[in-house]
Amino acid sequence: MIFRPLNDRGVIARWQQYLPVSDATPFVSLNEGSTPLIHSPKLSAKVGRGCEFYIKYEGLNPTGSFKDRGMTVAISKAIEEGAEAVICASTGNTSAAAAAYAARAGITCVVLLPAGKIAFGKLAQAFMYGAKVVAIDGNFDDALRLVREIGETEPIAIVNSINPYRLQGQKTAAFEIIEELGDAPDFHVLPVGNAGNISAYWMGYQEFHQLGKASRAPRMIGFQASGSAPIFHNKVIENPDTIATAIRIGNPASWEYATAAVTNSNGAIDIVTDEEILSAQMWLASNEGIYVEPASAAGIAGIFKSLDPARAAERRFPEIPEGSRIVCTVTGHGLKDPDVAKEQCGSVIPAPAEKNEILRRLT
Ligand code: AN7
Repeated sequence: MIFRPLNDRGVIARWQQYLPVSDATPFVSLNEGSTPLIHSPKLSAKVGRGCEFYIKYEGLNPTGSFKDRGMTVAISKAIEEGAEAVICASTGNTSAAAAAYAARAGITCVVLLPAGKIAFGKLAQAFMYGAKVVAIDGNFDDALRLVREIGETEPIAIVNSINPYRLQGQKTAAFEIIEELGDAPDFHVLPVGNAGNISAYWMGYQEFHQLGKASRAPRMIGFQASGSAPIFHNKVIENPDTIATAIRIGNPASWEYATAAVTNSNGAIDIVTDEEILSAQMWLASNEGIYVEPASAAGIAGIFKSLDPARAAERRFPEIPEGSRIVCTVTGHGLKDPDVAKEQCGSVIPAPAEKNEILRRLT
């Protein structure tokens, strides 16, 4: 089956000339990418001194996370190379994306998940898209190790971000930001788990800088959850833990790329606590109408930490010069993880089905 897009939507169709695709590559696409870059007047005001703050809302991709950008390329190349099955380890979003794009391509998808540590929305996606879901008695790092082992002996394509096509696809988010802002921002803030996304953005920013499409590349600022912060602590974390299950990773696959991105961009890796993550998640939903999953709020939590004068001594975020433009990627949709929200929800107001009774309860 040959897939061709109806229009120029979708990461491969839009950015074809910058991607490792050819006329022989089928486009397995769900019209991913081209996500909104939303200006935040409230966060701009919080940063102050004429700075402008933008949110790249990746939760609006077809499976609800940024993983679709890389998966369209990885699955398209797998089909081009004749694969009939793909496999990945995942904290949830990669498996949702792999399952969806494999379904679209008509091939088998196997996902290895850490048992009991996947947000329910993501598990539901893997099942609904028809993947074979294996829950292992271990964490994400164990699952990724097993995927590598299986890939060595079995005729199955690995679509984790150790597959270079994934980062190629993900770098297109940086292109979109440059196109929309007319230049690269001064700072790019995002959550870090397996460290593929920070590496991919840095690739994309550098590529457009070298092509003269941007006058600079931003300083890359990544935030890890404090219980799962191997890059911050510069050591493998054997038993990573955080409520932000998407970034519950102790030995990131793209560790070296991420370190290079941070060093070469004069950026930083910092940490935020689960409490800070949940509070930023709630703030973003209730102040900007942008509902993201906990991991996705890590960057916003990081901004709040960096602006708190009481934390000045411990923060790694560099000084933000006057008039800076800051982009923060929020990586996944809030509906992915309804259970976390349940715990944060207030109680409902019970009322009889009668107008005056309702109004009385609202005063
Ligand atoms: C919402 O799905 O690793 O640093 O297996 O789902 O590129 O890993 C997910 C990661 C941030 C971290 N936000 O990005 C997986 C997986 C969300 C995520 C990250 C993930 P990377």
